[in-house]
Amino acid sequence: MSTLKKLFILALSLGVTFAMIACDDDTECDGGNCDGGAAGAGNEGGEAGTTPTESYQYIMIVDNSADENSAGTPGVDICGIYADCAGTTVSAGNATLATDDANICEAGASGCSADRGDANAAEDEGAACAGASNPSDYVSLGMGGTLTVDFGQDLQGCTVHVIELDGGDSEGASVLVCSDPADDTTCVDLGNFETQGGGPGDGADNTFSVDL
Ligand SMILES: [Ca+2]
Ligand SMILES: [Ca+2]
Ligand SMILES: [Ca+2]
Repeated sequence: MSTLKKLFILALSLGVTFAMIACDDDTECDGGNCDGGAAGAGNEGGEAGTTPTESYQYIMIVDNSADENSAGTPGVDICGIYADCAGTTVSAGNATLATDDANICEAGASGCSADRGDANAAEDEGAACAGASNPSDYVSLGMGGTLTVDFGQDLQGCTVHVIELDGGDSEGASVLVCSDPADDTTCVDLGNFETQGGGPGDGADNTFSVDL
């Protein structure tokens, strides 16, 4: 064997020895305290849900009055409805009334001084609220009627104010917030309000927090 070849073999064996020493640090534990290699990157989580946050922008007021007013204003009488969202007043947009009650005063009907079934009367903050008002400051829902109000924006985190004319009848309603008023499975019950009758005759402010 030539000297050159011996040197080559020596260099090769030294190289293998160093390589083995270098590998030890990677494969053995120091005093049994294994750090382990750097954690492998986990699988990336699935993409964030792409379901859009639902917008709860509709308030529904569903009459459940105990007494039936016989003078043309059956059901609760809503003078106004608005929302307070972080100190900013949000006005009601479009309000619509659904009722089967034929005893709600219509303009021009006998014994009626005003149209008490006009949902537009609820599209304000209820500051004016007088029983004999003409045009009417309020809308009477009729027994079992439903007033649906579109606020045009998400109401989560807001406080909804429902101003009701507290007259001589025991009346009440439940209040719901919905993302789709045509689908009651999207509605959340916010609570109820009721009047005991013999009230002051002006608007009583009933508040509901939209904390879903
Ligand atoms: Ca009434
Ligand atoms: Ca009004
Ligand atoms: Ca009332």
